[in-house]
Formats: sequence, structure tokens, C-alpha cells
Amino acid sequence: MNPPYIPIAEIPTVSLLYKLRRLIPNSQPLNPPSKTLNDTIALLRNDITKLEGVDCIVNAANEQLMGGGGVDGAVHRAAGRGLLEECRSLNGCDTGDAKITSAYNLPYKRVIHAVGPMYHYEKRVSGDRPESLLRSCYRRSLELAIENNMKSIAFAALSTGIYGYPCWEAARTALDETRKFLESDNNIGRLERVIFCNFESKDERAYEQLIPLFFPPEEQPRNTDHGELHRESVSPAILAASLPDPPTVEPSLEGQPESKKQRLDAPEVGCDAGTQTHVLTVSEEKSEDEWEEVKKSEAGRTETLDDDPIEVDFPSSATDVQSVQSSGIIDEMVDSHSTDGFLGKD
Ligand code: AR6
Repeated sequence: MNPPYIPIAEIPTVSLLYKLRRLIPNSQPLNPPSKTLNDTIALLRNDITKLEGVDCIVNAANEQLMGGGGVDGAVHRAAGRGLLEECRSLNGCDTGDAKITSAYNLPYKRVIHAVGPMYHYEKRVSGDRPESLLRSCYRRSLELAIENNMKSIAFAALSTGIYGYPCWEAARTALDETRKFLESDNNIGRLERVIFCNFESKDERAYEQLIPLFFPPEEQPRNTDHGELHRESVSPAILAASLPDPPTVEPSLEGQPESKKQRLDAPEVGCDAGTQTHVLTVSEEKSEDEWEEVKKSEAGRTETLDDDPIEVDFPSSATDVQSVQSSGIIDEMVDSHSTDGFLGKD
């Protein structure tokens, strides 16, 4: 599979997604609308190594920064051996932190390597720890982007693969932390585009449902006399700016094994934001559509920390992509793996 590169100009912003009715406003948004923010945040489902004109991407790495499976494997394969060599010189990275490198053969200026939390492990340490660490990953990545004069940044859905973070919780945390960051310290405008680049449809759906809570449209939908939702007219120019066709199959990396059925996260999600609680009105009936083909490890299984460094000279293989998914010794790591250091820095 060799999908074409998607130019940044074709990655739809939140503003455009509202106009195209790909995002449906929520009647009880958590934040006030902001045109600037809606023109900054963008969403697509694609291989994050196949974007064009984006300054930097955020890779979901591990503490060793030695490559691995999932998006990390794809990034290292596409970047080439130079990336691995630079990563080796960085002395690893704490969970919740991020480090920046050159992009080598990738068509970006920089790659940011963020180490997201292993959800179930951190949850056992403390209930709010996964969220604190994931927030920290997004904040550190955005800080690094600005410090390095990046104007656009694309995030993979950190921790939602092998590290087991539920995709709805992860999306809510990513969106909330990104909004808070952009609104603090005059950061609005320093980044022209912040892209959430999902790989699986379940993650994309979570963002589509949650964006209207965190980044509401400037105009809320109005009811007509007949009680129907008022739909503002969309100009032909906007309609003509058609989005990339959504993939009809899950994107896959060459050599990945057969996918299997996996239960999706609960479609209804409580969104605690400060004192407010919002519950999305998503059907409680679990339709057949809510079961989908995904390529992931068994629930509850996580990676070991002794990932083999990725072989960047070879094309992707099932072993590369799934290497860490085939093991499950998280319990053995409870004593040895600590993230206290990084959280303590806050
Ligand atoms: N482009 C965009 N997103 C992708 C791609 C891709 N090419 N491939 C996968 N994803 P994961 P984690 C999505 O497992 O959970 C590695 O071994 C995927 O669908 O890559 O943070 C590292 O070395 C999921 O939504 O990262 C670490 O050891 C998201 O990327 C460990 O995995 C993250 O899934 C990190 O685990």
C-alpha cells in the first residue's frame, strides 16, 4: 500500500468540517466559540508519515526512543537510519515528556517523540495519573513546536494503541489540553495548524463527537419554524473543496497480520471539564457498526520495555509492526517503571 501524500491545504480545519456538516454542533459546548481556534485545529484520518507541507509530526514513542511498533515503527521506517541514530543520542525520554529530532527522509522539518502513558499500568499507580501524563505529552509537544519555530504540527493519537488508552478519554484529554495551551501565554497564532491525525475510524469518530464540545462553531444551529435544524448555505467553492475520500478499509502497514474483531470503547462518554459534566447523546444501542476490524493487541496485553530496535533498512514486516504487541508482561514492570520523575517536574 502506498497512499499519496495529503497536502496540508487539503487537511480540513474544524471551521471547514462544520461547513461540510462533517461536524455536528453540540447544544452544550464546554467552551465559547473561537474562529481563530477553529481555523487552527484540523482533523483527518491518514498515515501520519504521508502528509505534505506540515512542519512537524508527533510520534508515539517509548522511553527508550529506540523505535518499536505502531506509529513509531512507521515513523522510523519512513525516516531511515539517521533518525534511530539521533534518538540513541538523546538518553531516552520520560513518560509524559517529549523530545525533538530532525525528520531525515520524512517530508517534515522535525519529528517530536512523545512518550504517552501505559494506561492500565499508570491507572493502578493512581487514578488520575494517565490523564496527567497524557496532558503533559500534548503540552510538551506543543511547547517544543513553538520553541523550534514550527508553524504546523500533526499529532498521532498518543497512547491509544499498544499503550491501551481508551480512545474517547484520550481524544477528550488531547482536545482540552490543546485548547488550554493555545489560549495560554498568547500561544494563539504562534501555531497556524494543529492537526489530529487518526489512523483508525474509532479514533476519528471520537474526535468528531468531541470537537464540538471543545471547539464549538461560531454559529450554533437554529431551529426553523418547522423545528428542523437550520442549515446555513454552503458555498459551491467550499463544496468543491472536497475532502480526501475516507478510506474504505483500515489503513494498514505492509506486512501487518490479519485484523480481528475488537469491541470499541463505549460510544457515550462523560466529559468532566472542571465543574461541568457533559454526556454525549450517542445511541446506547450497540450496532454492528460499533464492532470493527482493528489491528491491535489483545485487551490488557501491553508491551515489554525490551523492544528490539527497529530495523530501518528493511521494509515493514509483521514482526516489526506487531513485535511489542505479542508480549504481555506489564505486571513485571510495575516495580521497575516509574514516571515520578517527570510528573515531579511540573
Ligand atoms: N499513522 C498515524 N497513526 C498511526 C499509524 C500511522 N502510520 N500507525 C498507528 N497509528 P501506537 P502507543 C495510530 O501503538 O499506544 C510503539 O511500539 C494507532 O492506530 O503506535 O502510544 C512505541 O515504540 C493508535 O491510534 O502507540 C511504544 O513502545 C496510535 O497511532 C508504544 O508503541 C498510537 O498507537 C506506544 O504505544
